[in-house]
Amino acid sequence: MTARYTLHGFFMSGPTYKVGLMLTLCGERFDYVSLNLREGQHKTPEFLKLNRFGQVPALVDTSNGKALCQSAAILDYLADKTGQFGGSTLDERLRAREWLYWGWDKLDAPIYRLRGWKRGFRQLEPVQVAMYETERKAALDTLEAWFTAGHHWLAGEHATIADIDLYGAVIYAPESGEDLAAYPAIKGWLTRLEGLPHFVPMSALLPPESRKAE
Ligand SMILES: N[C@@H](CCC(=O)N[C@@H](CS)C(=O)NCC(=O)O)C(=O)O
Repeated sequence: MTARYTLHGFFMSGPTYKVGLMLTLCGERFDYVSLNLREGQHKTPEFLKLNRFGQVPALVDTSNGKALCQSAAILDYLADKTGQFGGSTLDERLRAREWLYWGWDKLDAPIYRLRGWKRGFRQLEPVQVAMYETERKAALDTLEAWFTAGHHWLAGEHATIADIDLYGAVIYAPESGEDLAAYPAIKGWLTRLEGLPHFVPMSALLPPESRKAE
C-alpha cells in the first residue's frame, strides 16, 4: 500500500526526527527521502518548492499534495489529520502550543547550536558558547521545575505534540555537552515518552539513505 506521507530530511537532524517520531507514534507509515545537506540538496529549486526556507524537514501529504515545512507546524498538521497528540480540550491545545513556541525560542537553539559546535558543523566564539550554555541551563531548569512539580506531561494528562517536539530537542542534550545527570525529573519524562506505543529512538528511526515505507 502506498504511504500517505513522504518525509524529506537528514538523519542527524533533530527537527527531522521530531516529524518522523510523530508519524511513527501516530502509526503512520511514510516514505523517507534523505537529503545530503553537505551537497546542498536542500537548496535546489525542486526542494525549495517543498520548503521555501531551504531547510529540512519537509513533509508531503500525498492525499492532497500539500508540502509542509517547519517541524512544529508539521506536528500541528499531523495532530489535526490523525486526531492524535493534539490535546483533548481547548486548554490542553493552548498549553501544548505554548510549549511548542517556547521550545523553539528557549530550548532548541542552545541545544542544537552547541551540538553542532561540538560535532564540528558550526563555529562558535567562546562568548557564544558561554551564552548558549547559560540559555540551555535556564531552559532545562524550567522543564525540570515543571516535572518536579508533579506534571507527567507538558499539557494535560497525556502526551501531546509538545512532548514529542521538546523530546526531539532534549534527547540531543548529551551531544551538546549536558548529560542530564542533574535533571532527574526530565529523565523520568524522557522515559515516559519512550514507553509510548510505537516509540522508536532517534538512532533507529532515520537512516542515512532514502527508504520506502515497509
Ligand atoms: N525551525 C526549523 C528548523 C529546521 C532546521 O534548522 N533544519 C536544519 C537541519 S537540522 C537545516 O536544514 N539547516 C540547513 C539550513 O538552514 O540551511 C524546523 O523546525 O523545521
